[in-house]
Amino acid sequence: MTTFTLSILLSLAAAVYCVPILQVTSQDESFAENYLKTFFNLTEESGPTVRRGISPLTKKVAEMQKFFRLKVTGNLDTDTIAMMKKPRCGVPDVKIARYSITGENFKWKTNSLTYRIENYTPDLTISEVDDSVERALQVWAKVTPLRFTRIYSGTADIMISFGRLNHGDFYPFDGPDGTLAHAFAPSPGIGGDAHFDDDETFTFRSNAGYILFLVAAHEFGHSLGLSHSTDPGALMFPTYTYSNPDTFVLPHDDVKGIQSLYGPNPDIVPSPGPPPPTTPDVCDSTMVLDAVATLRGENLFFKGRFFWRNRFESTKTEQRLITSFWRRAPVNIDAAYESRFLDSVLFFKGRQVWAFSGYNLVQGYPKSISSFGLPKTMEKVDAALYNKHTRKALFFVGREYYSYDDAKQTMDQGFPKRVDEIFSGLTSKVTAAFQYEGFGYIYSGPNMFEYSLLTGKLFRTLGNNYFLPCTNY
Ligand SMILES: [Ca+2]
Ligand SMILES: [Ca+2]
Ligand SMILES: [Ca+2]
Ligand SMILES: [Zn+2]
Ligand SMILES: [Zn+2]
Repeated sequence: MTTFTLSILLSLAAAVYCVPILQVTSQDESFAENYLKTFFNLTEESGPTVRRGISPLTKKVAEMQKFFRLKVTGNLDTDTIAMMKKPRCGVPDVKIARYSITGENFKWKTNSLTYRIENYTPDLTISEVDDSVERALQVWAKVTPLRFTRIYSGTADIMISFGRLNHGDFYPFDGPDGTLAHAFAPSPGIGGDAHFDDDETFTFRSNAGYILFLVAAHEFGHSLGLSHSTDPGALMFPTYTYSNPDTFVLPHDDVKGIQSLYGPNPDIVPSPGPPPPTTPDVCDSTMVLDAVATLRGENLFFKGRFFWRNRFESTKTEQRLITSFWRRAPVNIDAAYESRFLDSVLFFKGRQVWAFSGYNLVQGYPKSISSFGLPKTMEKVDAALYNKHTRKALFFVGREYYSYDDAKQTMDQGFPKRVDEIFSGLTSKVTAAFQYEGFGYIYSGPNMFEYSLLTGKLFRTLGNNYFLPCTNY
């Protein structure tokens, strides 16, 4: 487990830092081939016809890259291998022929379903397993007319079991990590059943191991007829991402999916709790970014639970959940910047600041923002900009800014000053900021201004989609 996590982190580090630390080895290649056979229906090369044109492997790599919204190259680059190595669900990402022949969705013909827990994992107590399963089913019941009844003997619609390696179907598990679980689409017999890989360490709500509730909620999506989603914020995205099980709310994409099969919950109470989280869309020109920062040559754009990363302004950007990279990071951040001194990216939220070196929280963090010399009464910073040339971090608060000497780790004297003293004409609130190729990019709501960092002169007024082009496909 530890070594696996480490290798994942290393390959992710290679991915996010855009430094090809890891070469793709021949081991990776055969791993990738297996992955594509399992999840993208790659079939053995056969006959002379495949020698002409694009190889089936290249085609499947491209298909996988498109599904995960990676840059589509058809090559097994380090980003692609890193994504393949993430722990995930065992259900394929492409609908295989037998699912599409009839052209109709697999769904249950009744809204009253039974479930049975056949056995238990030693990782959790019996009541923790019962509770995880029950809450995972309720995730779906809350937004549909589906109702679940537990039975203790006989055959239920949804039979739930833990097993290792060969466990009685034709889809053996793979030992620790890799595939975490799988489930079968609605139909009699094995249909609807959910199997969990007992070589994993499952957990109730701790940070170590895979949270059974989250894995089960995903699997039951399959049990009810959903396939994988390409929305990186969806529960039905194929890879596992930590989220707090106590505050989990089924995302919008999944609600839409399940309601297209079963309709909404007729018994909905007037205040059903927080609305389903949506995934921000770069094509929304009114979107206001939370924060923008650089990280080892990449630009990172934060919004809600997500960030986009890109290397060059015109290439395709990837959207990811913040917690899928920095598991212990906050979401809905206020500001961020890359500190050369700490060799870290810093996230500000409220009165606290987090520092991450690679994916790891730097020891001693989160700290209070007053430890940076900001006033103790300050409730938050609106934006932060790191100037590589002066090695100063500017903290924007309302219409004022502070200057922090990153090299000396002290606040400069004589601040705060008015923002328009440094950026001429800028009187609206700064909502996000970063430096890129010598320019200061200052966001104010959906607008963005390009300033010279040397003279403070405004060059251009741009939209916030300047670095995040809308590329619907
Ligand atoms: Ca069944
Ligand atoms: Ca496994
Ligand atoms: Ca902000
Ligand atoms: Zn799945
Ligand atoms: Zn199975």
